[in-house]
Amino acid sequence: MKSKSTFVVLTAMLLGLSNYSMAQDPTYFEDYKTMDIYKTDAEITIDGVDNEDIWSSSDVIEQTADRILANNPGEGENPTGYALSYKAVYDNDYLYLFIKVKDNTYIPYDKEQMTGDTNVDNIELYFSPIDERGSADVSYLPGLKPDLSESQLRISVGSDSYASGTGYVKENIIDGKISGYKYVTKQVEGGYNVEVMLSWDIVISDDYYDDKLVEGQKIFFDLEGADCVDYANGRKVILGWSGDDFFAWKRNSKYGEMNFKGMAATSISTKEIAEIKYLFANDELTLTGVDINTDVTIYDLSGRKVATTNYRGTPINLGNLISGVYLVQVKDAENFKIIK
Ligand SMILES: [Ca+2]
Ligand SMILES: [Ca+2]
Repeated sequence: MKSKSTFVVLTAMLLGLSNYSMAQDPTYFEDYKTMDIYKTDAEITIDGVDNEDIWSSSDVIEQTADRILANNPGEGENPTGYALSYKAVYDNDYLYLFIKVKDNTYIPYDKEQMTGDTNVDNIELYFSPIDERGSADVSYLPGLKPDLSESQLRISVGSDSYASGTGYVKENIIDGKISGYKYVTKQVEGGYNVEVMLSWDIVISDDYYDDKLVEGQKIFFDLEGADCVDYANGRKVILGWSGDDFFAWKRNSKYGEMNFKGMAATSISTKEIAEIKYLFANDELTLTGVDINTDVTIYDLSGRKVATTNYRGTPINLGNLISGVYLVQVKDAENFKIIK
């Protein structure tokens, strides 16, 4: 009995010691985020509007940047109510992001007024390859500076494709311009949206991947947003997605992991087939249960389109059709035949 209790105490002490040493280790950070990023073949229009079906796919998970970064000018507070969330998808060549920002003080890019890129509302994207060094001890040394494999790319709100950044991406920026990168910001009530596409080539050196980022790969990633309230005083609040330490360049305290998945299921569901009724008499087709402005198209039995109209809520006159059988197609409803 006695030896057992000694064992329990010793084990507890050992566990306590190992917890202690883990917590005290400045080179290790466990609480980083991971995200799954799905592939798409959708056409995405970079316009600051998320009306593409892919942005509402259930596979595309919204991520929240809510860590108030250490060394934040606001000293750990978020008095402005600044908030940021984003979604991301990819294809063989590009990463696409849709970012929604709640920000009551819109301070857009203005070459005349701003004294630096960080004195406007901005979002920073961070990328770094995960290679054999990513798990080596040397990568976790405190104070490690980003090497050329890292890319930091800044989005200045209110601008259109202005580029500034550091690390690998900097090699691709010439006179504030970069090819393979486009973003559009759109001011909305209570804040703004940002839609971004950027070529993988400009942020991840192809020394680290075989030309394409493919299913099963992962990279280090972080997204940080900064709220300015005027052009003079810099950033008031900085929120990060994964990293919680603004100036520590330890890889796994700076980044989360972006895991590349296969094709996203699009949200295009089978359209609901409307329940409609029709009556065809005296050359007039009367429809009920059809929305105003619905397209109505009429085909003959050889498949030739013979009439097309936009439903106005009144009977459709088909007096000009010759006698015969016709197929009526009401958008989002089941086709039916009429006999004239
Ligand atoms: Ca769009
Ligand atoms: Ca602001």
